[in-house]
Amino acid sequence: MISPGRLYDFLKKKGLSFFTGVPDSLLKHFLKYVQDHSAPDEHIITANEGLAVGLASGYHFATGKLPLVYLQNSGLGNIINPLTSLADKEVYSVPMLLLIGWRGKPGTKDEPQHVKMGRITKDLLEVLEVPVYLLDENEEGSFSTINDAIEEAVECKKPVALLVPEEIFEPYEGKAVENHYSLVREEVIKKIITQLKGDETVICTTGKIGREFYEQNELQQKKVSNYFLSVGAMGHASHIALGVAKNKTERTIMLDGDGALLMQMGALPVIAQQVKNDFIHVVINNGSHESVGGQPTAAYFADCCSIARASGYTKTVRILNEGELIRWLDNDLAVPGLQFVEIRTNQYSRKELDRPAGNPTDWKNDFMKALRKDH
Ligand SMILES: Cc1ncc(C[n+]2csc(CCOP(=O)(O)OP(=O)(O)O)c2C)c(N)n1
Repeated sequence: MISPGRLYDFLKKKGLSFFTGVPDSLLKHFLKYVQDHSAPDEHIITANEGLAVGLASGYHFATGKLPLVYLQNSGLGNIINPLTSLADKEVYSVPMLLLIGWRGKPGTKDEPQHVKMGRITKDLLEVLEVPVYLLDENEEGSFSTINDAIEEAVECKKPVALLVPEEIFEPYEGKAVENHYSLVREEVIKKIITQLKGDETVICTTGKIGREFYEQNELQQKKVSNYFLSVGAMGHASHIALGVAKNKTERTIMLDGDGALLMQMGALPVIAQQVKNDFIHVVINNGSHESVGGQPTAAYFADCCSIARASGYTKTVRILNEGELIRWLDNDLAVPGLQFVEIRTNQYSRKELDRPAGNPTDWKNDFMKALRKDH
């Protein structure tokens, strides 16, 4: 197994002291170590993976040094443009190490949203003409592989990828994240479901929000029958909600995460411009990418309601505690029109969470049937 601490020290010795990216569960032990041991300027979690390639390029321009960009392979889609039109050898030729969590690696069992990307990850990088190196649990061998990758990135002045399969890191628990908020995400979701009439359409973002919604809705005898869980496509669920809302008359409730909101923040003005019926955009802001290990986002730092207001959301509400949550549920949830609601929670989640049986195509078919019953 690879020790996160020894890997970090090894990279530092090789001159790598700038880390940026969007977290991934396969990398979580290493990323927590980086978070705990780097100075604030040495580690920056970006809103999406493409921005990390931009940031790494700027870092390289200013320092001449080699940066490391980390991501889950789901984020490859977000880096293709900056890889090909910024960092590529035929454009600005920027050396960088890409540390990529390989979800859905052929031969391993993974969730449906990871299977296709897992299968094509190596080919995709090859098409992008990014050299690929594979790490494994053999620490010494992996360090020598990383050494080769660094040499190639520096000598050829180009991005080079290190693929990381599951379970190659020794566990590193890290420092507990500071918790300023008493609300627990799953309890918030439970209370929202309790207050709904049941005829609303609920769209859930990627990660545990959807799984918690699913469990809590089951516990309330499937109160909401029109719901869609977006298992992949992080950041895009709010526009799935917009597409649905534009084509039906019932209320739409979008349950979003702060990481997903930041990843596609440009969605907000378009939603505000386009929505004509009842649309409640709830962002459960736990200040972190909780589903993949709890690494912090910039969302506790930002004033999400001001951003939403400036984007054109007519009503915005910020909820910081139980009393404010109850007041909003009792008085404002039913208010017609467009609302943006930021609910600040801590980072707690249960380890075991259920998923619906079957596959995403069945879920989509059920969702489409449920939506049509309304018409
Ligand atoms: C493009 C992309 N990058 C990264 C991931 C991995 N990923 C899945 S859920 C998640 C965290 C989502 O954070 P947030 O929206 O704040 O929700 P939370 O997990 O905190 O409930 C990440 C980074 C992904 N699925 N897709």
